[in-house]
Amino acid sequence: MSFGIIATWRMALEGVEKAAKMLKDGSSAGDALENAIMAVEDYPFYKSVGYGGLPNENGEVELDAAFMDGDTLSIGAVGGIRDFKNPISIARHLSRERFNIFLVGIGAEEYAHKNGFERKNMLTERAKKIWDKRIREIREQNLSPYDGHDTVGMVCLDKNSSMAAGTSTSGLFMKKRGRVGDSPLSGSGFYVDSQIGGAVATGLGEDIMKGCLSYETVKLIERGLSPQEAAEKSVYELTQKLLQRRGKSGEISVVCMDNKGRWGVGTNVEFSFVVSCEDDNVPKVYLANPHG
Ligand code: SD4
Repeated sequence: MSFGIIATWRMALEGVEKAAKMLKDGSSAGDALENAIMAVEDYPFYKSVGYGGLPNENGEVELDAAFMDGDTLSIGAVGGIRDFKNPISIARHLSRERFNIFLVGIGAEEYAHKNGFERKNMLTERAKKIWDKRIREIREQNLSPYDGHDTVGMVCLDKNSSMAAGTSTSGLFMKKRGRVGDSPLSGSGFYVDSQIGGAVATGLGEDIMKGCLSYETVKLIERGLSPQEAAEKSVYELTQKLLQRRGKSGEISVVCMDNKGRWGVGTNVEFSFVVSCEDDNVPKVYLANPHG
């Protein structure tokens, strides 16, 4: 009877600490994961998730999130949702629906409102200042508008061997209004099957979705690779394919966990991630890079 959680980026640490306690006390993977991601969404100083996330080119904070239950394979997702406090909870709520499980824009906002979710202006003063500065730089120095983006993604295993996966992000800084990344797309930004394991991705969504990275990683685990081998192989192969066919690859990372609590990470760039395992139940931050 094993339990644990793995998450992308250092920003997940406080959330993972919460989740680790919950899992130890017997909470479900879904509850632990939702609480952990909410903690990241609520913290105003993370510039790429929830409150404080960086806006699109119109100065609006549009958020993507998804939730997946690894027992029933239920999925819920929102894309480009504005002015709601916890997109992960709205995504989880949608995962209990039979139809209309992935809503975007105004439709997602109407659904959230009807179902009693809390409205909140997600644009902080700080995010607005960063946006103002960037707009000036883009005009004056002809810089690429697309910069700064990190998704919080987590895979969680509970004491009953149930698993859940989830993601939440404001996506690409300065994205076009209506742009949706990989994070709410099943198989690209996340995938979990309690009988195998789960994976979540971070990096340039436009490239991650070209290879359905999370699903590929879970499939490799199913074929018998260890989570570490699966994560390394899926990232390496997608990166190579992009390089060969397109001459370039964006930054791509994936973290995964199998249904025994063994975990792995693959990346083509230096990136941080957080793991808490049953062994000591103390979340630790690790740095990964393309060479192991
Ligand atoms: C996106 N994959 O919207 C997200 C952003 C991200 O590290 O994770 N960046 O494309």
